[in-house]
Amino acid sequence: MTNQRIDLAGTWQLAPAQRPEDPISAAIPGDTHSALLAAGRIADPYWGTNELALQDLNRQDWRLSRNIAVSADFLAAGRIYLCCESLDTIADISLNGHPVGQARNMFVRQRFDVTQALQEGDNQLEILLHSAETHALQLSRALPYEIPYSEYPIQSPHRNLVRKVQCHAGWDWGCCLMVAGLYGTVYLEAQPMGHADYVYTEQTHADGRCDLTVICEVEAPEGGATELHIDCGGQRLREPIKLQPGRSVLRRTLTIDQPLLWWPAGYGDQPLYDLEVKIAGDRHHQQVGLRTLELITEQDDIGLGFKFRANGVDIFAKGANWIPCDALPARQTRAAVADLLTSAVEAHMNMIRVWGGGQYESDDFYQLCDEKGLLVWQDFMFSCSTYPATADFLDQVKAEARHQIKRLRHHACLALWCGNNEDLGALNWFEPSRRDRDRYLVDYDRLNEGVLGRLVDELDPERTFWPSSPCGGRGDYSDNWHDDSRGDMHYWRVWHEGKSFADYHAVTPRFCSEFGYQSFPSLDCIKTYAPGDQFNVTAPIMEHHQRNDGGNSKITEMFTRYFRMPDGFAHFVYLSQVQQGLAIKTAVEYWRHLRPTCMGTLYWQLNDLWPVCSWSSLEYGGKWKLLHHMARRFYAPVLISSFQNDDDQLEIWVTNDRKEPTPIQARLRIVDFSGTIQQEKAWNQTLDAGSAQQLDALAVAELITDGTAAFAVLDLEAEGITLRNEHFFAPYKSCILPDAQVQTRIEEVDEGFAVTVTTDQPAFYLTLNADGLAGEFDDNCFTLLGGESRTLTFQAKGEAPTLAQFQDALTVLHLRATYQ
Ligand code: BMA
Repeated sequence: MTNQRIDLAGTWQLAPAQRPEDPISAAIPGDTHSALLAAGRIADPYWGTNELALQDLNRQDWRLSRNIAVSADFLAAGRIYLCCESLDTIADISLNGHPVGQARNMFVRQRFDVTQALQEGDNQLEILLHSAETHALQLSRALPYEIPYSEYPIQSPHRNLVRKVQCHAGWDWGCCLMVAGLYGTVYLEAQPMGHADYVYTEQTHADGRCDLTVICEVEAPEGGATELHIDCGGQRLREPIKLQPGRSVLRRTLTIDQPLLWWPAGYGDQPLYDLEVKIAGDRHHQQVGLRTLELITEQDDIGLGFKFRANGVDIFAKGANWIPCDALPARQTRAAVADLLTSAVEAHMNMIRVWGGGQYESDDFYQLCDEKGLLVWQDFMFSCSTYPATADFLDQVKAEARHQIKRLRHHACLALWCGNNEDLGALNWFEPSRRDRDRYLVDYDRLNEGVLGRLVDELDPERTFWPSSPCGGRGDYSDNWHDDSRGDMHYWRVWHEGKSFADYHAVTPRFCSEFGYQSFPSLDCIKTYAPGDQFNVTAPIMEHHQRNDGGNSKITEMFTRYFRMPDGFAHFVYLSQVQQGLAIKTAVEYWRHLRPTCMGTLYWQLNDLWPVCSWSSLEYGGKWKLLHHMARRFYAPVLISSFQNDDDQLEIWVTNDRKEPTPIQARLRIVDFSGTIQQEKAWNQTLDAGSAQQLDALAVAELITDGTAAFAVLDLEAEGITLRNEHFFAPYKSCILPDAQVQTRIEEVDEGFAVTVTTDQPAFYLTLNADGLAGEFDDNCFTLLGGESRTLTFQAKGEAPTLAQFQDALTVLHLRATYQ
């Protein structure tokens, strides 16, 4: 007697609630706006300013329905449940006209008993989706006092009162599309006895063994006799079980000898053990990575350290912040997620922060992170806001946290639970919460410690609950924003406060979980939302696709500090990406050299929600911005970097994140802008495992006489790593950069096209692009000296272009080529 399912994925009907007679087809899992777009009822929300015309839809109620054919056998197979992974959001569900359930929180899984309402033959399932915006407005009117939230240029109000993806309501990089729908799995299940509601594991490692405790929560309304089967890593358990009516929690321990350990990317492999559990006619399959993983927060002379430790090795966390990968949930496919996470690993990232204004991601996301060795910093979904502490709201959050903790805790990648994004700091953002911080802090803590902290302690004791990002740890309610002595910090002075890049050197973070700098997406991406007459930084559509007030001005103003003004829009776009890359490179290289005081950098942000000017390193659609190419170098396991200190010395550092000592060869050359080498110095040595070492500190006055006439090139060879870095002694704008002539030669190779680039004089931030073609070069945005050549490979994504198409598409840019 096994459970039987009827999958309800497929074509449903969608109609405005007040006009049910005029439905369109809707692909489920999916959302309202994607269905309307597919049916030709709305224009592309990402094109131009179309989003504005769609704001009325935020207040629309929808009717989502379908027929279900049910056989007598299915009906007789047991109790029947309608299971929805994620219902977005305020919903009344009925079957054949009988109400079967309600939903108000898209972050909980719904399971409605439909045994009574279901009939043999044809059934009509109907989900009435009420406008979340209207619902939030109604809730706001009932509040005894205001619950303020951050507001962005296009904003659906009171998003903080509804348990829905917060950035659906607009953000400072996001469009405002209050989609509704049904996501993840949707099915009817007939259960003869019950089902395994959750399966998760605990690990104890000692003496070359891992005791793996498998915990299975079984729901069997009437109880009954069954058999528990567990299979993992060659271990097998078969046991007769007598289930009591209701919920049973079964714990069984298997021992795995000599486990193959799971490591974060860059530290080792990611072996995963198949775990299969069968009980009460239900079957669960998971993959488990065996490892120890801790967050170490220890008081020290500075304050409170913050670092992750895997299998006893301190990990320098390198990564970025993740936001939902599309404003249209129907497009959040496994392929889209896999593409972005693959790019993260290719840039040597080992950690992704799932940011609290988005969503608990799909099972695919965490599975992919397990496979790729990407540690996950998991926020609970609260961001940049105060939240209610009413009994009703807290009850909703309890259900959500219970579900998400139990759903995700078996993943090897999951590194910590964090209460929210910036909500502690946000207490100081709003007039009411500043005026009465006590009241709002009590509310904050009821939700934060009272619900989330307590539930993590109870339901996932192997992991740390970190109250907020950023913060100074549990019990610390200070505004930790600008404190670099303890816990994690968000460092936004450069972007949001207009400081220069050198300001990243002003802090010594213990762990910097956010810092960012914006750029424009590629011209190819811009062409997907704007016609050619808008290719101008102050054109209306360029401003519409920029959601941070003054963002485009910031980019332009920063140009004036470092660069000569670029000619034309294409050069503007390129330079904005070089500038962004240099900002983040400045921060990461400096903070990596501070290890072990600093043990992590997660820049803001990895990906985009829609095509927009933002802080991302991967633009909408996954194409690499130049920052992402630079990240591949500044996040390399072994890094060579330099900076000028206050004594006007050039400090040269090498950082080794590897857990093994690493021999390196390093070379510094001082080169004038015509390409003549003026000085040279080399080092051969072995770096300690997990260390940062200064190679030298050289008086700048002895290296150069005129900072505008020469630069430094640093080259590094270290077991499988070849890296180049450069150092400028004066702002680029005042240097006499040579008018380098770059040549390219194209060859067809197995992987795609190999392009050999040569230059007669030094060329900086040299970038190849295949305009209009999807794919990536294996490196970009680098320095090439006169007489050097490099061969880069272009790998197409999707259909491969012909040689002629590739030749036509290939363009080359470098810094000097952006101005006359
Ligand atoms: C942060 C984030 C986001 C925001 C970003 C850029 O602090 O947490 O809320 O989008 O800054 O302003």
